[in-house]
Amino acid sequence: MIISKKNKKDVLLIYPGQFAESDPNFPIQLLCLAKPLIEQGISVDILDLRINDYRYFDFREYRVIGITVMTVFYNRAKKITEFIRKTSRDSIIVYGGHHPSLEPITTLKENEAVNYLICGEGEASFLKLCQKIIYKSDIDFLDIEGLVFKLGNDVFVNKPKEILNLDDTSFLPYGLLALTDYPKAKERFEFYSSRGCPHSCSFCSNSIRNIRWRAKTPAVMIEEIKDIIFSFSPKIISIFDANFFVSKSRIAEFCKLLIKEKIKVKFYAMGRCDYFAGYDADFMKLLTEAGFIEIAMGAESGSLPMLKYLNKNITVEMIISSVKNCVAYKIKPILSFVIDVPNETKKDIYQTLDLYDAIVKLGAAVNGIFLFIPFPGSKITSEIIEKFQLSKDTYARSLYDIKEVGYHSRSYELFCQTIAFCAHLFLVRSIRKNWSFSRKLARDKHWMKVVVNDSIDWLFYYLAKARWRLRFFYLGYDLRIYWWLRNRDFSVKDN
Ligand code: B12
Ligand code: SF4
Repeated sequence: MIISKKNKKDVLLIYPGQFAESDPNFPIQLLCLAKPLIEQGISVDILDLRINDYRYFDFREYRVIGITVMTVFYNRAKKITEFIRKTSRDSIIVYGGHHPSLEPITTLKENEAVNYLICGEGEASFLKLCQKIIYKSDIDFLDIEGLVFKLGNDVFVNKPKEILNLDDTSFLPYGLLALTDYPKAKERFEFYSSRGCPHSCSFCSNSIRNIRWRAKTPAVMIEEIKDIIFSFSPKIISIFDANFFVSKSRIAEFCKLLIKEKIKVKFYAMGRCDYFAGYDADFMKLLTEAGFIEIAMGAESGSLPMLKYLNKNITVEMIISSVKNCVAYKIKPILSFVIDVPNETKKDIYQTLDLYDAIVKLGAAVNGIFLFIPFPGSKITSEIIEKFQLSKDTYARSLYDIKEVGYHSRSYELFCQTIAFCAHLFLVRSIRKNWSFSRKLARDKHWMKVVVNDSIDWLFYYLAKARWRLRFFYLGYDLRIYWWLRNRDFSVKDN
């Protein structure tokens, strides 16, 4: 098929996640980018590669293709970009998101096929760039904030500009997504209310990029939430802010408005252990009354030296107190941990596992023990790069596809991977056991697969329990067998 420039659609936005990933979350950043474009009459499609296989998509139809790039997806994004360039020579490809914002010059230089890159918040800059490309507006490239572009052998980086009034980013165009692709949304609908964070945890993109904290006003949040309830009637609204609780007074006002307006939906949000260790009874009661039922917090480690190394500014005692405080007010605390951190020893890891057991006994849930990813630009990453050769593959490490990180021995990494795998199985089991058969069917697509997956999960869950009890994380063959069995139909796993 020959597509003339005249017939091309305007913009395609891509989320380059792993194809066939279970239960995807909304690509909120793409909805944020799409909103001002649509308002200015530019048509937008979203292609979520967790749901669609890019190899069967016709990219030639689009003038501008924007790709959001997290560090973990960098290698995938590169591969997909090369594919797009081969099939669609004259589409303009633009990168944005955390990774390009952390490493703009290298990212643009490493990717011949990428025309432009946008650092920082993309709404205004991407709109200006699209208007320049599509309508040939006379704005100068130098006047597009955050734009990174090549001119001959030079790369220019314009200073990014952050959005001052986040209320302007409310009411996202959810209609761009087929809600059937996101089965979780009926139960849990994703929403965001603030950006940035004032803390400086050394591993976090927010602190590396020094993203200033800004938030929507409670009154606007309430209107947006009413709209979501009216259109989608979810049971829970997941507030996906990096740190929702930065301003206690804003949260108190929001809760009071929810109660006043008799809004009955439940809430999940992310906060910090030190906050929840210190909140008084009145505030906790207010949260419960307003509908908060789950609070996610990064506990990160059970070892104080590691907490200090990660600049978390919390102690093990605070982690325990935060759990107790939430449980006392019937709010489920959901904690996460990170291992395979530079300078960590097995003693630190065992302390993390002991803390894991202790908080679970107190009533907390754990949503994962993650493998540390050294993001570019952080102090930790600079330190390890000085001592070790870090490959870009390090960024792409994931539970089922471990890449050598270079700062720990291979056997130590496998040991960590097996621990993360056990925690993953505990999580999968806790989620799936509450699912109805039809919910599982929506995820697995065929009843036979539901039965097979349930059996695999059951078997490996008990193996993981035995490993955990014995603290035996060597010889991780079960992990490989599990991924092979569970993902054997992911024929395009590394597509
Ligand atoms: C919600 C959230 C999630 C959700 C949903 C993710 C999603 N839809 O992308 C879930 C829980 C699934 C998730 C998972 C993970 N996440 Co997460 N997550 C977040 C969180 C808290 C908020 C993201 C968000 O919605 N922000 C709001 C939007 C509007 O902001 P934004 O993403 O920055 O997008 C703006 C700009 O970056 C830019 N932009 C973005 N994309 C593009 C593309 C173009 C073309 C342009 C022009 C501009 C542009 O414009 C946007 C609007 O202003 C952030 C923390 C944070 N502060 O961002 C971490 C964060 C994005 N996650 C992170 C990580 C590491 C992960 C995981 C890998 C964790 C893990 N170990 O498993 C997974 C992998 C994701 C997956 N498998 O898909 C890192 C990414 C760091 C990095 N350097 O890449 C962050 C920054 C947290 C951190 N620790 O530093 N995450
Ligand atoms: S509190 Fe959370 S969002 Fe803030 S810097 Fe630390 S890890 Fe990042």
